[in-house]
Amino acid sequence: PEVSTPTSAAAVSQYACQRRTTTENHNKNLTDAFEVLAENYEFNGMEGQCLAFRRAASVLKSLSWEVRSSERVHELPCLGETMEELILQYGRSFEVNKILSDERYQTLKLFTSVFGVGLKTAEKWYRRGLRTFPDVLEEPSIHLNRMQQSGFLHYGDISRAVSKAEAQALGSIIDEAVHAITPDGTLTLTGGFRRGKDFGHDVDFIVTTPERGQEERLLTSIIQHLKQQGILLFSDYQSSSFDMSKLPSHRFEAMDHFAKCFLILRLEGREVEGGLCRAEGDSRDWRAVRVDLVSPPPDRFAFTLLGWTGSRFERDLRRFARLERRMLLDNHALFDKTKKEFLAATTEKDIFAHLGLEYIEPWQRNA
Ligand code: DCP
Ligand code: MG
Repeated sequence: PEVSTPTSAAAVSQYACQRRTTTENHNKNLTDAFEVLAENYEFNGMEGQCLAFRRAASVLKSLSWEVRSSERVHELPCLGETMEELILQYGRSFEVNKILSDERYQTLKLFTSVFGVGLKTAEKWYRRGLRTFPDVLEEPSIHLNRMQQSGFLHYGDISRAVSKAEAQALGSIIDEAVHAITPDGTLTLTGGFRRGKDFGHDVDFIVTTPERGQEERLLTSIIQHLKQQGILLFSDYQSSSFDMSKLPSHRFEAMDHFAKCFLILRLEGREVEGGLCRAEGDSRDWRAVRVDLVSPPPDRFAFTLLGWTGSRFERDLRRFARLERRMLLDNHALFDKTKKEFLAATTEKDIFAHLGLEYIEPWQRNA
C-alpha cells in the first residue's frame, strides 16, 4: 500500500528521496520566489545560501497543503528562520522584486539562457559592460564557440518549452534510428518528461545495446543516421571516459563519464500530434529542439536511469547514501564503504532496496 503524503509538518523528511513530490505544487508562489533568491545567491557565488533556498523550495514542493500558518512552517525541515520570516511577512517578498529588477541579475539570467553559456562566461560578458544579445554579437573581441553559435542561432526555438507531444515525436524518430542500427537496442525516455512533466527545456533519452563495448558505436551511428535524415542542426559528442576501475570517485561529480551527446534537432510539424509549440506569428512548419542522449554499458543502465531522471530528488539520494548509509552513489554505481564493495542493480528498485529506501515512482520525484 502507498504511503500517503504526510499532512503533519513534523513527518516531512529532510531528504527529497524520502518525500513524494508530484508535479502538482501547492506552494508555487513561494517556490518561484525561493528559486529567484537561490539563483541570485548562485550568481553572487554564495553557494551555501543558494543550496539552502533550493532545499527549502524542494520541501515546500512536496507538501499537499499551502503553507500559511506559522506553527507548521518551523516544524518543516530545511526552513530556517530567515525563510520563515520571508514566508510569513512578505510572501513574494520585497527582496525578490528587488532582485528581479536588478540589472546584474537580469543580464546574467539572459546570458545563461543561451545554450552553451555558463555563469563564468555570462559574468565575463557582464564585466565587459555587455547587457544585450546585440552587445555580445557585435563585440568583435568576443569569440563564440560552436555550441554558443548554435545557441544564438536557434535561441528563439530552444528557449521555448518542449511539449510532451513533441517529446513523443522525437522519441519515435530516435527509436527508429536505434532500431535501424541494432534491432535489440533500446531507447528510454528520462529527465523531466519521465517524471511526468508536461513541458521541458530539452528531451533526455538513454540508448543501450546489449552487446558490451558497442555503446559508443551506437551513439555515433545514431548521430550519423539523424544527419542523413537532414534533421541534425547541432551535435556535441563526448566520447566515453568511463572506467570501472577508477570508481568509486570520492569527489562529487555532477556529470557522468558515459558516451553522450548534446543535440539540436529539427522537428517537423507533421510529426507532432496536435502540432508544434511555436511563437505567435511564426509560420514555419518546423522548430529546433534540444535533445540529450547518453549511452551507458548495459550493466550500468539502472544507475544512469536513476541519475538522469533528475531533480533535487537525485541529489538527495546521493546525500542520503553518503550520510545515512556510508555508501557512494552516482550515475555509474553504488559503493558500500563499510563492506568495501559495489552493489549490483538491474533496476531502480534494486538501488532503492540497497539504500533501504521505499521505492518512489518517477512521477513522485519532482523535488
Ligand atoms: N544530466 C547529466 N549530465 C548531463 C545532462 C543531464 O547527468 N550532461 C542529468 C542530470 C539531470 C538530468 O540529467 O538531473 C536531467 O537534466 P535536465 O537538465 O534536462 O533536467 P530536467 O529534464 O529535469 O528538466 P527540463 O524539463 O528543464 O529538461
Ligand atoms: Mg530535460
